[in-house]
Amino acid sequence: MKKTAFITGATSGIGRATAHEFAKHGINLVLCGRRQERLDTIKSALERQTDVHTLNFDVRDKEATFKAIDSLPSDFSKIDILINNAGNAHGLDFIQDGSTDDWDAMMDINVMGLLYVSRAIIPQMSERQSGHIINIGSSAGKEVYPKGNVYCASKHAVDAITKGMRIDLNPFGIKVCAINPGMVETEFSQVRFKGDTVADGVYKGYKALQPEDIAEIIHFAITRPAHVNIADLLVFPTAQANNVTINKKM
Ligand code: NDP
Ligand code: 8X3
Repeated sequence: MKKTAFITGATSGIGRATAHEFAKHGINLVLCGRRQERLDTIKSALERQTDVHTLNFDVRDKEATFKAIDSLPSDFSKIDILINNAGNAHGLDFIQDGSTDDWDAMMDINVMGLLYVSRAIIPQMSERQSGHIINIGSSAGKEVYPKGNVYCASKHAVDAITKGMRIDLNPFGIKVCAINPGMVETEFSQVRFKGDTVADGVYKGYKALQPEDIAEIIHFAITRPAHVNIADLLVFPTAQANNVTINKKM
């Protein structure tokens, strides 16, 4: 029986790479994001390998999130694997200079969005007494760095929510895992710096993680035997030692 995975933030970066990785292994996909044209492109690329359904909604919008998930056709409505990936940093500012709109975006998307999607999907998993949830946290959820304040807070919240989920869902046999990457070369920095050229330098002078590296790790996590749950993984590029120490050659 083919499994179905529900991936948020599937239009770019880690989410898109995970969709490709899962499709290679014949996992049915529900791909989510706000950019419909990208969802359409990814769907047509992957449906040669597996069955794909797309959902266009903003995870900040509670009503839209529940409505979208409720609208899933029966072939896609049984979710075996939930990848809570949608998220981003918005801005990199000292706390005294931070934009409250950026703070709203990070807390609403990275924390509340993850909670809404989870709340909509977990009941069917607990009813079936099976399921696997992977939350994409960050090294920023393990260690705070200068100007990282609210982004780090949002990812520390993901860390705490993951631990809470693992405890509360333990009686139901649901696996809960956090994968916490360091620097991954995606659209992350374009979003964080709002198109500013400073984003161009973020991945220069060293080999950053690629989204496919994280996708392979996610696939490894979801293919462990039934009694094995990878609970928490911190993954850096070799050139990175922590959130502020990166061995750049230029
Ligand atoms: P990208 O910017 O490449 O991808 C972000 C994805 O999130 C997009 O598909 C985007 O889709 C989706 N998204 C953003 N906001 C919303 C929203 N309001 N509603 C629905 N979907 C949304 O970044 P990454 O792939 O790097 O980021 C994925 C996750 O990995 C994030 O949680 C990020 O915090 C985390 N991470 C990233 C690291 C990095 O260095 N890149 C390191 C550690 C963690 P769309 O715009 O179409 O809605
Ligand atoms: C993304 C990695 O270091 O920009 O979560 O916070 S970092």
